[in-house]
Amino acid sequence: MSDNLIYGNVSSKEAVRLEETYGAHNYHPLPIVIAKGEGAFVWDPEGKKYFDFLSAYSAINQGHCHPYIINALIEQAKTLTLTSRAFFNNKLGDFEKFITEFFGYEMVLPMNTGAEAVETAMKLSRRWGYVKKGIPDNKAKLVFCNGNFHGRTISIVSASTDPDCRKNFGPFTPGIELIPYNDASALEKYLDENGDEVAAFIVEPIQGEAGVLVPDEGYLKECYNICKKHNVLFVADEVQTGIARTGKMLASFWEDIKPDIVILGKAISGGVLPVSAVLSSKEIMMTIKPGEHGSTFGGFPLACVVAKAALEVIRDEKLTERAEELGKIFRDEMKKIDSPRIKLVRGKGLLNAVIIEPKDGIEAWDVCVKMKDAGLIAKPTHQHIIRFAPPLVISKEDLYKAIEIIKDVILGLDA
Ligand code: IF1
Repeated sequence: MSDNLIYGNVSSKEAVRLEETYGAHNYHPLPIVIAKGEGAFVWDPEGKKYFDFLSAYSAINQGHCHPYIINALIEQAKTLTLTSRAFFNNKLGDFEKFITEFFGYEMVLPMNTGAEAVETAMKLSRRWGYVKKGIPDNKAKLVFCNGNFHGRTISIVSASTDPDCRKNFGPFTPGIELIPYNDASALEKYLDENGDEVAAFIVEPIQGEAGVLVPDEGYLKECYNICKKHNVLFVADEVQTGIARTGKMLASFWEDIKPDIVILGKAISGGVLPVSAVLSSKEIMMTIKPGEHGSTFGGFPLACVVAKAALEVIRDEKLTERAEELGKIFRDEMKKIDSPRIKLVRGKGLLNAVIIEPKDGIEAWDVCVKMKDAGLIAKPTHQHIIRFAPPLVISKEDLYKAIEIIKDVILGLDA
């Protein structure tokens, strides 16, 4: 961190000091300050350039500050930003038509953050459970998987198995059940015994926080079929896996399933605004009536315009195909690195993880700090897993350059 400022008027050192002094300490960031982003790259205030291999946890699939999305943002910001849902606005319906056709669903309920969309799916599932399935009053159960990450509200952390997410935040929301992930027979057994009271099974097609845990092929499809057998909604949290990240528009499409409810967030706006959405059928969505759910900003005109532009970028730049092609290259090249440090490479599309062997006090965190020094930022999860998820717009040439950086750092650990 040198002191010559290139971007903005706050140095890296000062930016860190300010956050540590005035901001809640609910994060432990890598020691890098980002002042500018463009495509697959970010720059710190002193002008050093980095490959972004986190993409804001897959919210920046379209790349930083994509000009098409930013233009849409600016034009709409000059015209109309927020109306609340007390009135109609001239952008919401157009967006709703666009997104439902885009993903092949009948109806959408727009919200803002991923957590809000998960909450929405939980409420919608419970409502459907009472109104359509006939679950007795206050008996509805929602089934989640161990190791999940769906957000940080009280009800969502009620389903978490991560002590950091839960400690001293109780009491928790009842009616939440947990089963092992990647174990369809566990779901079958649970539903055989309790299916009558279960409204929904809520699952990540790939578990992100657990370390990009890709379930066995066929797992999701099997779970989907088990849900159908028991008249239980299959709900896919595609907040992180959706929007082309894994090489399909939705990760659920890898197994040819159409979830009853899909939860989207993050890249739905290209990381420009907090926009989230819940997609479902008319039958399910219409169980929520006026006044029963919503939010001030949900479906605001600015968000609608930005999200439509962001999805158009995914389609027009064929980012789904890119994610698939570049992801294969990335995993192949990682597997070629001849280092005892690399224990496993896994992922789908451009959502990948490298599992490293912690040794001599060097853990995933330290490797990420070294990569940062070498010009590439990625985020560790647990002591031994590094997530690699660049923007899907990264060029093949740049991907190979980034792979060289990762290779050099990993080989350098034991040099
Ligand atoms: C943080 C992880 C990623 C998500 C899924 C809902 C949400 C998320 C599948 C909630 C959010 C984030 C949030 C971020 C860390 C992060 C994360 F490491 F914790 F697991 F991406 F991998 N469903 N994921 O992954 O969306 O309310 O945040 O918009 O800082 O907590 P949100």
